[in-house]
Amino acid sequence: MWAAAVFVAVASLATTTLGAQAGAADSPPPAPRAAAVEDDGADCEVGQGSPAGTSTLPDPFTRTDGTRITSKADWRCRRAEIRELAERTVYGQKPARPDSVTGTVSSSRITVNVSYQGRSSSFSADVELPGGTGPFPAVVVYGGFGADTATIKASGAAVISYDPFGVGREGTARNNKQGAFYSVYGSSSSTGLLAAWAWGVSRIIDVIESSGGSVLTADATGVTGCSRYGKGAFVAGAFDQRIALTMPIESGSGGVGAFRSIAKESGAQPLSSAYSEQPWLGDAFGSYTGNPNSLPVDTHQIVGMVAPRGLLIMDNPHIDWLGARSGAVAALGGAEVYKALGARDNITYWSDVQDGSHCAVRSEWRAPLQQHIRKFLLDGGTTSGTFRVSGKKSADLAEWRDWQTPALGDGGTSGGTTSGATGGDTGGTTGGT
Ligand code: MCU
Repeated sequence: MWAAAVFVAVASLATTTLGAQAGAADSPPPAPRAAAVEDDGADCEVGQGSPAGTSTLPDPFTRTDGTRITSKADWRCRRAEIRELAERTVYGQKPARPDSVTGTVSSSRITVNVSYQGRSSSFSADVELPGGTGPFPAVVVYGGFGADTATIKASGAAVISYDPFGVGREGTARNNKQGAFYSVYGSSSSTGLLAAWAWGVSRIIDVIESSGGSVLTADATGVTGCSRYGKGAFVAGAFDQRIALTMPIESGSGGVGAFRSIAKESGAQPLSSAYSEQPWLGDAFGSYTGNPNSLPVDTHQIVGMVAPRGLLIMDNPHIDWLGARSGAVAALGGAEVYKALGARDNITYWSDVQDGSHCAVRSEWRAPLQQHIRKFLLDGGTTSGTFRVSGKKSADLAEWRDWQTPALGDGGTSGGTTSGATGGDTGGTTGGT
């Protein structure tokens, strides 16, 4: 079986840690690059309707009530609406921070204890610091393979090694989900593993925030992972606006790849397979695997939820199963949100790589990875957003949309059922270069 073979193959890649290197010693303290809260938009009034089905990517700028957003400030509540639709149909609900989140941060470990309505659970993650003097920004690295942890540390960021299975285990039936998330929210929760894992990352950030900031800085966190962990990193970044830099690698079906496109991409992991292989996606997604055109959202809008924060999408065009063409479709569609927010330089897509092995640590990605960490976590770099799309899996956005990208104004919010809310979009704070 392909899937099993891949999993065995990547397990042998889990040995990439080199010694810490200098990098951050003389860096200025990182500037806030993201929102101060996990869900800036939780106060938006979000309608419960659904847009009509489309065979092309739904218009990210048109609200469920049919009106179009007109200002950058409108994105905040439109994003809240997309979030609600995505939770309802794709990932399941990612609950807000529970009543109590406590824990510790040391130079080698983070512990997290949560309790909610009388139920409690715990998990932990290992920490490795870079050379130099802290506090350091950190990158949460899902799983043990595929992410270039040596380059992350050499760039001046700490690595938080996150085992998502402690929060949401694989190999369980949908009605018997297990792990720290499900101990609190119930084993029959309809929330899929990707959203549960994302909840775990958010709780790690809560603990960093409350730790006093002597080891790790709370305002500059990145997230990455490869393959199933790339799916996880993508969802974590979309659903926590405190994450300044999101870096999914080879995430495939259920990850960055646009669902409508996956369904048509030759050799790509079918949606039904991604749904059934593990309970990664929410239970509700089961009704859409055969008819993605009726989904009210697609993953270009999940890309848009990350905007205007840093996003570096890495794909492998050499293995059809990974659906890299659909990754490019989603990235191109989501980049339109970045453009509209004036943050085009904050998204990069890169599938132009030589080595075809799944989750290989690739030399081509070393420089962009370092530049992104400097720019979004250390306040140093000035990378411009690039699209390096492999000719093997190229994509043409024109085939996938029947909407145009609006010129959004800098003024206040405009109508629609998702109005409410004061304050502008985080677009203003992260900006472009
Ligand atoms: C790309 O991510 C998955 C893929 O969806 C699965 O079908 C396969 O079994 O495993 C990939 C993975 O996580 O490899 C490590």
